[in-house]
Amino acid sequence: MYQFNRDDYNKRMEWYQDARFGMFIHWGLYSIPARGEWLRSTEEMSIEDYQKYFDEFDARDYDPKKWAKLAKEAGMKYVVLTAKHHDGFCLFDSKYTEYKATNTKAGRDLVKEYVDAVRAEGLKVGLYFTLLDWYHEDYPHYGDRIHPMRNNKNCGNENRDFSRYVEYFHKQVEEICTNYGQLDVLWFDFSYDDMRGEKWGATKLMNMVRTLQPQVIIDNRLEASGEGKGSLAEGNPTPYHGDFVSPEQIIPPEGVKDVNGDPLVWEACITMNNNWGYHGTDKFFKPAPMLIKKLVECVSKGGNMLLNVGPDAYGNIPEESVEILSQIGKWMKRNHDSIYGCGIANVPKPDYGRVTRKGNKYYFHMFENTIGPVPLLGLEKNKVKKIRALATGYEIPISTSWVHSDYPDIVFANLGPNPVLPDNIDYVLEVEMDD
Ligand code: H79
Repeated sequence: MYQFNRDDYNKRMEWYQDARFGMFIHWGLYSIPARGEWLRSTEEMSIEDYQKYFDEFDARDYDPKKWAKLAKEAGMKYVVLTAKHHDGFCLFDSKYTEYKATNTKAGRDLVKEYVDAVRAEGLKVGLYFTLLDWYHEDYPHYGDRIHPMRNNKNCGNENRDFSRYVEYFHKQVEEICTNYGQLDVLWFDFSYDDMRGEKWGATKLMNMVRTLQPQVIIDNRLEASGEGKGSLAEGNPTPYHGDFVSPEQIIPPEGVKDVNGDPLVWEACITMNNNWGYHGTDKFFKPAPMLIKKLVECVSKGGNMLLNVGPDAYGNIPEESVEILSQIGKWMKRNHDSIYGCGIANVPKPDYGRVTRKGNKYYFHMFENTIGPVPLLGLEKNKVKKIRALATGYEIPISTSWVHSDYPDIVFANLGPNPVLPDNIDYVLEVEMDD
């Protein structure tokens, strides 16, 4: 009988909660048509029509070392790559299918090169593996809610044997957990309708993964989708509950808590534009300053942010993404102490920004300036040891101005006469408290 062990769990989750910031990479055949990773489904495209992308795929500029360097320079601590997305195409060399990079012009196992490159940069290695498969003939076609052939009566399910499919993908997960050394994150996607839990053979799968990769951190999507918290949150953990909640394209308004109100581990996965896979005309990129603030928001609510890039047909990360990552990296270089190892501060959220905390250090993130000195709500005045501007380390005095006389219990930091913040994205004050 499965028993949740809090100590084992906390130990396993330590690096991940310290890391706070990771890179998601969506890359596959869909990067060639460049209309998003769902195009087979959204356009109800047949396997035959999709075949041309398989025939074309050559990974011409594929250089995962470049990807890993970009992630590292942006201040990210882990990377998660789509080993297989819903189209069923494998970037890894699976011996259970022909539908894999090895059999394209690329002619090799792309996941192998990726894990080596990511490790070489000292980053943690993650792989994304979807539970869906629009290529496998035993996966429900006609009538499934999202399969590309959902409306095609000729694709009935009479001769499909779902148990064969389950066996197939379990074998592939076994390959992933066996052939690429120690994995740090395994990111399953996703459950829907009755396609969840034991339908996926989840207990068996989880037992296998935990046996092969005792340290790996697993998301909650064997039983949930992007909007579900899962059984750990409900206080009745299934054997396949996973390790973190995985809100998709949303930062939970109040963080993520279990039924008892205790904070849960979570990670918001967010696209940089409006698609996961490369999209030729989607130029709606979120500006770097916005993404920095969103990362801070995640951390202040006790979560991680997994920020996506979608390399193009050749394997190049789009210029826009490269530029955004480098701007984020510039901020992270000076301010990462307010991100890594930080979490919920348990002080009121200030009007001008957010607060993160690591032990006796509070980080007041200023997204906009105040009129005059900055109120640091929630701190006991006589316990403040030191206030610094995090980016440069220079000491910031506590204000003694007459204007605060009505607020004797509030600590005000005196930033000086300049009404403009030295960093107009997020200026961080580090407040060290007595223990
Ligand atoms: O891999 C990325 C997405 O492709 C995947 N999860 C992230 C990490 C994902 N699979 N399903 N979903 C997300 C939710 C499905 C949303 C949908 Fe739709 C809304 C499917 C159909 C309508 C989005 C919009 C996809 C097609 C149109």
